[in-house]
This record gives sequence, structure tokens and C-alpha cells, in this order.
Amino acid sequence: MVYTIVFMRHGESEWNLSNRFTGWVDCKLSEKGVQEAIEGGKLIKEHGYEFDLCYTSLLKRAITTANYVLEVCDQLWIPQFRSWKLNERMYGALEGLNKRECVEKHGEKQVMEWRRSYGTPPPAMAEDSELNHAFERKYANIDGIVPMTECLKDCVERVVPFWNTEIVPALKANKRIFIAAHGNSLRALVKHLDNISEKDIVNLNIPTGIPLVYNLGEDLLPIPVEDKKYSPLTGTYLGNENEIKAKIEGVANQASKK
Ligand code: DG2
Repeated sequence: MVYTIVFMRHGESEWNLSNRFTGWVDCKLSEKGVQEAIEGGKLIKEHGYEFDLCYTSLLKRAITTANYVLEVCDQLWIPQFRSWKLNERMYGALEGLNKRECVEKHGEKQVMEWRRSYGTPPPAMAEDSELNHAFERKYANIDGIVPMTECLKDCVERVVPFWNTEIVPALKANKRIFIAAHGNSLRALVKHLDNISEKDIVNLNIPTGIPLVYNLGEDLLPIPVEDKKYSPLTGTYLGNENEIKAKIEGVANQASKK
């Protein structure tokens, strides 16, 4: 039995466009992001993927992306489930700051540590920040405490249990699944699936709006492939390889000096 699952980072958001750390700030897709979501949907349609369930975060950039994708491939009718556990990682006091300006202020090394290290969270958001998410109605009933900052490890600690308790049983019940989520919640998921080390996950960047297809075996782990196009991922992105690699590079460079 092969279980196929399709992941996609949402299309470009307004804050991706203005190069700001976003985290749990609930910003919209940019015009380009809407187009990316539609194009992602077209690719899914062209490849003939059909879904029974869709999962997203509680953030509108992922929810809207899922809706565009499912509309384009005429599957808007399938049940959709939303969970904060698929949210972007909470970016703490960096939320709202421009990534390049952060580099100018704190240096490339420090910002890289905050963005990509496995275990170092950015500074916590101030309690009195107007962005403090603890008072948002959508987080009133979460099981746990609204985080004031998160590193990738924290993200893994919520995403992987969600995978094990929600997604795995659905896959085992032969549900075909589409997940629209975020750069770092997806990094957390593929780290788990592909058993990527803490050292190697630092270099993994996920592009916006590109479907990422995984074939999983009976053990719900990726079926090994001979040629990993997007190493260390076993999964494959749909679309033009050169364009996808350029987009991945673009994400990596969002917080470089250039
Ligand atoms: C981005 C990821 O999250 O940023 O929070 O700024 O996927 O929701 O746009 P997304 C953010 P980086 O970790 O790539 O800087």
C-alpha cells in the first residue's frame, strides 16, 4: 500500500512581500500569492491528485491558499480541518520586523541562528506587545499555552504529535490528504518524515505555492527514491525544477545582506 500526501506552503503573503517576520500574525496573501495558489492548484489538477480531506493552520494565508487550490482542482467540497498545531512557528519579538533590517542591526549570523537553528528561539514577544496573540479569540481554546516565541524544536513538538494523532489515522483509513501550511511547520513535518538531522535542517527552505508530494509506505515513512531531486527531501515538488530551485534560493536569501 502506498499512501500519497500533498503538502504546500501557502502562496506569498503580504508580509512575505514586504520581507517581514510573520509568525502568527494573520496577514493576507499578496496578489502574487493568490496567483501562486492558483498555479499550485493547476499543477495538482494536471497531475490528477484527488483528496478526501484537507488540513490547514488557523492562519488565513494557509486557509485561503487551500481554498484556491481546491477550487481550481474542483475539490472545494472536501472536509477541511484547521489546527493551530499547523501554524507557522511563533516568531516572538521578531514578528513584524523586516528581515534585512534585522540583519543590519544584529548581524547575519545571529539572524540565521534565530531563523534556522533547531533549538534557539528568537527573543520572546513582550507581554504588552500589540501583536500578543494570547488575546486572540482563535486561540482561546487551544490545548496548551499560547507561545511567546518558538524555535523549530518547539514547532516539531506540536506538529509531530498532530501528525501522529490526526494525519496518520486518516491516512491509514485510506483518506487522501492535502495540507496547506507554512515554511516552518512544513520544515518540522519533513524533518520528521525524512529524519533530517538538526544540523541539516538548517539549510532547508520551503518555497511558497509549490505542491510537495510524498509517497509513504505501510510504516507511514517516505518510500526511498534513488534520485532525490530536492535532497534531503524524499518528496518531490511539482513544476519546473529550475524555477523551484530559484524560489528556494530566494527564501534562503531573505535575510542575507545582498
Ligand atoms: C515565514 C517564514 O512564515 O519565515 O513567519 O516570516 O511560511 O508563514 O510565510 P510563512 C514567517 P522564515 O522562517 O523563512 O524567515
